[in-house]
Amino acid sequence: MKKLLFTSILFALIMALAACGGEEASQPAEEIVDDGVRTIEIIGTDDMKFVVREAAEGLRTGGQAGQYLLLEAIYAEPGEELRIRLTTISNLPPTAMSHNLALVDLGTDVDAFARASITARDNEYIAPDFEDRVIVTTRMLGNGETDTITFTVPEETGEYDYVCTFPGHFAGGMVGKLIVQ
Ligand SMILES: [Cu+2]
Repeated sequence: MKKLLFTSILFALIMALAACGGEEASQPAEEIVDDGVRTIEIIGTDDMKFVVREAAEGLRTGGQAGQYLLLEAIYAEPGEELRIRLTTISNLPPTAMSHNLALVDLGTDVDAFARASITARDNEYIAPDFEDRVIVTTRMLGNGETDTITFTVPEETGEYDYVCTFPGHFAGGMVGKLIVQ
């Protein structure tokens, strides 16, 4: 009887462990899902630049920015699914240094958009007047924070601007182009 009890407890333990493992396997972290969607990892730096760790097909990179490469443009096909994962790496508090990446429609006056957004702190620095021009945007991210956006590239070919709308960052050069061709 004692042996049977022991066996039962052991069995229950094994089942519990198996259940734990199963749960982990069925709920992988977002980072490791490979669903075939092209994913571009972008970092926002204290130099107010969008940078990437390495050159890649479909990206136009500029010079060296510290240990990173300046990201100048992203090439995409009309209607392509695209994922952008923006991470802020900073030595400053979020109130002094945060980044977003807001992609705007063709023909948008990005200078006016960025200037109007300076006073829109309560709206994650996206000027309400320009919200209908924004195709997609990440959240405003402080040091260590990451936001991922997945969207369908517009069908209309052309050069779409993306910009960080944190005050001063557009003027500091925190811009790039999504080139749809
Ligand atoms: Cu920024």
